[in-house]
Formats: sequence, structure tokens, C-alpha cells
Amino acid sequence: MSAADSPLALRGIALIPRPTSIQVGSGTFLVDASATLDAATAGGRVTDLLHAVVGDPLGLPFPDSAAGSESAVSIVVTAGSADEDEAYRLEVTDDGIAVTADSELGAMHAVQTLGQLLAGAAREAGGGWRLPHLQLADTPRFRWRGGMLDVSRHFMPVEFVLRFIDLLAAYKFTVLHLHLTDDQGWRLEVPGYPRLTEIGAWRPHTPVGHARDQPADHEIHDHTPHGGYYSTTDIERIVSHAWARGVEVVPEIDMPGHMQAAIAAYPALGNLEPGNLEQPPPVRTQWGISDHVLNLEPPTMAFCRDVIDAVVATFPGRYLHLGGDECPTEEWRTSPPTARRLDELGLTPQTAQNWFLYEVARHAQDRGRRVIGWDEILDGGAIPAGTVVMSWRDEQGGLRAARSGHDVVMTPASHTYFDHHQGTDAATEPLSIGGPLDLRTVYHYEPIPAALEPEFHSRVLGSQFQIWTEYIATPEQVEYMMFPRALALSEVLWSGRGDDDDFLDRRVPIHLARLAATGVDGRPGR
Ligand code: TNX
Repeated sequence: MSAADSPLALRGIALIPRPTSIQVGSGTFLVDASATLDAATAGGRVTDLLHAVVGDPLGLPFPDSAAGSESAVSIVVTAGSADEDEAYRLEVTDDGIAVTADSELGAMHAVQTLGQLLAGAAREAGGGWRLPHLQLADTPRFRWRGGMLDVSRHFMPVEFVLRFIDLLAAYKFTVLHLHLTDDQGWRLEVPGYPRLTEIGAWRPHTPVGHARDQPADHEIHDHTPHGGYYSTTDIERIVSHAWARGVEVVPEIDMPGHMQAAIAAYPALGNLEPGNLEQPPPVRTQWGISDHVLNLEPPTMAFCRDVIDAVVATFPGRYLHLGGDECPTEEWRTSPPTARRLDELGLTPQTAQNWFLYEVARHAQDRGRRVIGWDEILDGGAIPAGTVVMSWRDEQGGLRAARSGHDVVMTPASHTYFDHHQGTDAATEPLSIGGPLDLRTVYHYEPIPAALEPEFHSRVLGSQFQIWTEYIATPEQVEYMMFPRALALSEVLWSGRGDDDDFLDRRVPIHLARLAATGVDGRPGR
């Protein structure tokens, strides 16, 4: 029997993302507090996850099965496979629940699937949950499945970042891209640069209403200081929690533009007249693109290297995002010292950003990191080998990068900017930067651009949603913008789009209700 025509499926099996294949049988298996666990080959990360996301919330202790005896739940991880191989199988039979996976990460996905199955299972009067017999095989279509959280425009408390990670992992996302620095706030402690967090992490107030409605002659703002930053200990907590959930944190330090907060802290990083360093720009209190960008003097380049070193020391992941978006060259042209520096280097304002990219990328690569940049990095010419491009303005950056031998993460604003409002009637939506970007549009997103020749398809690592937080001030608002659209992207990236009605009208409402039961309120309705 297929999942679609099974009454059991209608009752309980509402998996998101949809598994690659699932066969549902007619029998059932009861999981209750006596269910024992054999996970000898799985590793502590998998069993810890099973207890944290399945056992503890349901009151299932999953005691270890005695040697040689039958176990209700068995998890077997074939040793030696890299986490890149995320496939797993999950079977429910009269003998119990059997998971097999090639990697720990695959087994962790199986644990999340088991959590979803139990969330939909029938509760027994005498205790426990009755799962339908099933055979499930699952493997993702794309390996880069992520969410970006902008913690600069509005700072998000560590506890919420941990919860955001839980929510990502529950839907088999494996990348948390943290946008840590921007004009409106620097959020990362960097040894040796205390002013970054003493000064750069705080702004005196925040604009009220949409930027387009601000009067030209004065600012309407909330008269409330805003700020915060992550200490090295906070980052360690975030990184280890992410690891425990199978999520890799990709830190972003946006440079050489989007740096006004750092320049407010250390004016010598900016393009001011040497005699005028007493009046640096403040941490920016408006949205939009700032003209205040880094200069290219040796001490500024040393600062960038120091920041990269600090990030490399705290974030163990493979990737380092160096931004590169929206860098106006106005100051490079008009500031006499910077214009002289460009002359010295034989650069023009147009070629300077590319030079800058090579400088910082080399440093990051020497420290073993793969560099990522927003698609503007392609505008100045060839980019360093191995650089990954995030194509956000449209698909063109992705096409160009893939065709020239670079991996790409497709992040087009049209389909992945979850800071855009979700309904077609802006008047009934929370104030947002723009939109609409509705659930169905996300569900119909295809990460491989139609124009991309098949030989370059493998260059598309995947996609991620972005939550820029100019107009999203609180964790609750983040969750509202994230759901249900993250469910749609999860399925697009893992299994590919399925049937519209089944997803939009049947499974999404079930998941919204489950999320609401845990205090996560997404936007209801299509
Ligand atoms: C563009 S995407 C930006 C962000 C804004 C966002 C708002 C990108 C690389 N830059 O700085 O927050 O639009 O949607």
C-alpha cells in the first residue's frame, strides 16, 4: 500500500520533508516506556539526539537493551562513511524500529523522522504510541540546506539561536548561516578589539515604520537603545549545540561594505581624513546601504585578518562567509588618502573590491576555510579558486559562478528572502521590507536554474532561506516569518516538490499545529 492511499497515512504520517520512498503496512508496533535501545554502533551524538528530541519530550527513557537480548529500537551506523552521505533507512515491523545509516548524520535524520512519526502516532490508553509498520528509505537531493539569520539588524539572544538550530534540524536543514556583523551592529567578541562590542554592538535607537516612509529631514525612531553581542563562550555554546543537532554554523563577517558599526568603533578603519577621526560615523540607525566602508590601508587589512583568525578559532566549520555585497565605492573615490592608496596599489574603485577579496580570501584559505561571498564578488572579475557564491540578486550570479567552475548556493531574493511578507495583501501582514513571497511560491522553487547546462548542475550545492531582520525585531517574529515557508524549502531541498494539495492543505497545517503546541507560531493559511 502506498502512503497516499493509506488511512494510517491520513491519520499520522505527515512527514516534512516527504521521504524519498515509504511503504506502509497494515500492522502496528507499540512504542512505550519499556522500549529498549541498541545503538552500540551509532555513537553518542545519535543517542543523545534520540533522548533530547524524541525520548525526553515523550517520556520514553529508551534504556539500553541487555547484551544479546532483543531491542525495540536499533540504530546501526555503518562505520567510516563521511557525513556527506546523509541517507538512512527506517523500518517498523513486529520486531520494532530499525534504523540503518551510513553516517551519524544520516542516523540523526532518522531520529528526526522517528520524532515526526511519533508526533503523529495514535496514543494508547495504556501508555505508549502505536506506529504503523513501514519501510522508509530517504536521501536528500541537495546537501546545502540552510537558514540564514541576521543577528545584526536585531540582536537575537543565544537561547533563541539554539532554538532556531533545533527548528532547522527538525526539518533536516544542516546549515545555520549567521550574519554576525553589519552597519547597525557588530555581534561578535573579537580578542584585542574590545571597542567592537563596547561601541559597535550598540545603537542609540531604531527606526520606526518602513524606511520608505521616513521623512527626509528627520528620523522617526523608538528612543530605545538596542544591542548585544555573543561572547566567545556564547559562540562555543551555539557551535556545540549545532554539532549536537547535525548543523554546521557558517559565520559571516560582511566586508568591505556593511562595516559601519566596526568603523564607529575603530574610526581608522574608515575613509576619513586623518585629521577628522574625532567624528566617526555612529553605529548606523537607519536601514539601507551605508556609504561608510573599509579603507584599504595595511592596518585595516591586518584588522580583517585578525577578525578572520578570531572567527576561525571559535567556529570549527568548513566555511567562512566574507560578505562582499553592496559595497559603494563613493568613499574610495572621494577620500584623498584612500584615492592615494588605490593609486599605490594600481587599483581603481571598480577593481579594488576584487583585490580586497583576494587578500582576505587568501588568508582564510591559508587557515583551511572555504570562502563564501554574495554574488557581487563576481562583478570585479575572476574570483579565487574554491570560492562559493551565494546568488541572491537573481539566478545570474549562480549561472556565472557555476559555469566558471565555482560551487553556488542559490539564495535568490525572489524565492528565499523570508523577510518578505507571506500574504499577497501587505495590509494584513506584519510590516516587512517587501514582498510578497508566499508559501506556494517557495514550494515551487527549483534551485537548479532552468538555464544551467546539465554538466554544471552538480555545482549547485543547494539553497537556504534568509531572515534579514530590519523589520523583524523578536524571536517570535522570526518564527512567524520562518514558518510555514521553511517547511516548503525543506521539502524542495530534501525530496523535491510533491503534490501541492497534499503539502499545502494536509501536511503543512498538521506541522503548524505541532509547532504551535511547542510555542512556535507560524503564519496560518496558504
Ligand atoms: C540585501 S542580500 C542585503 C541585506 C538586506 C536585505 C534585505 C544581501 C547580501 N544584502 O543587507 O538586509 O537585502 O532584504
